[in-house]
Amino acid sequence: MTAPAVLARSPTAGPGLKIVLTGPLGVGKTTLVAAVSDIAPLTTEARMSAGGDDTSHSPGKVTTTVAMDFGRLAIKGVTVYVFGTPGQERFWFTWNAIVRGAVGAVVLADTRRLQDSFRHLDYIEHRRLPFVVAVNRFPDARIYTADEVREALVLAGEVPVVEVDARDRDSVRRLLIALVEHVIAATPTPASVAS
Ligand SMILES: Nc1nc2c(ncn2[C@@H]2O[C@H](COP(=O)(O)OP(=O)(O)O)[C@@H](O)[C@H]2O)c(=O)[nH]1
Ligand SMILES: [Mg+2]
Repeated sequence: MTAPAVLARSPTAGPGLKIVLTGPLGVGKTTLVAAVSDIAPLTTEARMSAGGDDTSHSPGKVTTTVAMDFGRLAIKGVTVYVFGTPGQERFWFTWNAIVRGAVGAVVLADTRRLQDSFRHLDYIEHRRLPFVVAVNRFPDARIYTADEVREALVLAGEVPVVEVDARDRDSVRRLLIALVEHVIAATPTPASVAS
């Protein structure tokens, strides 16, 4: 699979694609990265100081630690870097940095609480990133069709809805391949831009 137009958007030096994985706390992001990564998933500890207006409860410069999911895998010779967004609301200010340079996103959803994924969808749509919705099925969750999920989440018709078992490497690889194919389909080629 080659995707020159997509690769040209990648910030990484070599041929690689950065993708973002988002979704509410407990939806399976860490599990998914651990299942699929060719390297030991990295837990990044970042020190950051509180900024903005709401520092009333943390006066002065504070240092905190945030865990971020990061994994890497090869899909048909292309290196794919997966960056998970932190689920905790207080770390949402890091999202812009995480999303920068990404070519696409996976929004993970749990059908027992689809509404918890709305704000993640909103954010990714606002950034105009091509994305797929991945439904992570939990044992006691009712089974919905892709169309039911699409309707509940008010998704545009072209957004793929994919079922995934976040614990299963092959399942996650299929999901990421679907995303990469969707990104390629959604990214104008130089030829189509010119015409
Ligand atoms: N049954 C089932 N459980 C899952 C699946 N993915 C994650 N879990 C479990 O759900 C919990 C939360 O997953 P985690 O990856 O930590 O969620 P995160 O907060 O999005 O990183 C963990 O106990 C996982 O073992 C899945 O596909 N199926
Ligand atoms: Mg996690």
